Amino acid sequence: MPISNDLHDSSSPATASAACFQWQTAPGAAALSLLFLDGPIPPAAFGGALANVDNIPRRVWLKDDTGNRIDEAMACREGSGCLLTLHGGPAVRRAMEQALAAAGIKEAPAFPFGRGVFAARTLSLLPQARGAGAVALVLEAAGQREALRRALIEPSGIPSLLSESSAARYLFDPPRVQLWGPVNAGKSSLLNALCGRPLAAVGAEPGLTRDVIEGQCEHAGFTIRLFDAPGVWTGGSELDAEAQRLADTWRREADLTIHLVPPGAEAASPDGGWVVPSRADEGSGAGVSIHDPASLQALKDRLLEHFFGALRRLPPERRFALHPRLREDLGNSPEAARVWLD
Ligand SMILES: Nc1nc2c(ncn2[C@@H]2O[C@H](COP(=O)(O)OP(=O)(O)OP(=O)(O)O)[C@@H](O)[C@H]2O)c(=O)[nH]1
Ligand SMILES: [Mg+2]
Repeated sequence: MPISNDLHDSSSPATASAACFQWQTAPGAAALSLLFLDGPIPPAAFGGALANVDNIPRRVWLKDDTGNRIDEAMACREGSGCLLTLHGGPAVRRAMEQALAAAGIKEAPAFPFGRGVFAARTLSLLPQARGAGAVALVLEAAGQREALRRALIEPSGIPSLLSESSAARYLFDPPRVQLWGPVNAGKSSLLNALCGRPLAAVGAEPGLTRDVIEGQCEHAGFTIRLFDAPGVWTGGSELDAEAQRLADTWRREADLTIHLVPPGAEAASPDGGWVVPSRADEGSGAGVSIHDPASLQALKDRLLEHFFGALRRLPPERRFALHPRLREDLGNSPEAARVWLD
């Protein structure tokens, strides 16, 4: 990953002998806090967690000088220092400040991390990033000013830049997947199994689910939103039919519909989406079963590949988590986007 040379101001007060720190986010009950450490960090500080930090963001467990865990953070090298993404909130902040004092790391007078507009705006997306994988990609993107400059100099590169980065919107607004199918297809059971929590009631009684129920599936650091729905059937009451109609409006807003087909049912002929045999342990074995962890894992992998695969396969210097404003600017006029690089 290219390191932007403007991420770190050369007039920073760090010297070869002293590290210093500065919070990049205001105190408060935010979801995430950003802390920039500049200069050589004592190797033993934070239980040695920052001794081998490099350009690719990774998870570290920060400990205080008595070995107590402070927080699980993302750490990434930036210029002459290190950027930490911590959980927000006053308790973590206070514990960090005590550990910094114990390590002899003083607060720096203001030095602007991300002086470049691009880095600053890209990093402003961090609090919206959903999942550790999303945080890592935003941190990487903030350091890619030079790669962006190269793409902008070559105007024919902009369309591919935009298409490559389009999936990045799912880092902030996770993709929506609608589970669909006949009553008793196993939609609610699958929602619970994929999310790892009993969100929806399940049972052999047909038409048990009467509403759209949302869950979140976290997989490999990425978030996917899943929606359960009332089953498709003709034997229900007017209330069931009304619930179905409502669910259908949700389905049309989903990014993907998974049509579950239980053993013995007619295969759906969906207008797009995936057809997946369900309750596979009762059928031919092909498809997904809540009793077969490997089949659940395979479905999650397939979803991850569908929504994030292209983005994750790009070389690091092209994995732009572009700020929505920058995407808009690039779409309108490459010239307008250049102000991001000044
Ligand atoms: N053997 C087996 N049984 C399953 C599986 N998934 C669901 N079931 C059972 O199938 C029945 C129906 O499951 P639900 O998850 O409630 O089905 P649904 O599609 O949500 O049904 P409705 O809400 O009525 O539309 C329950 O008795 C579940 O225990 C599976 O993978 N294998
Ligand atoms: Mg159900």
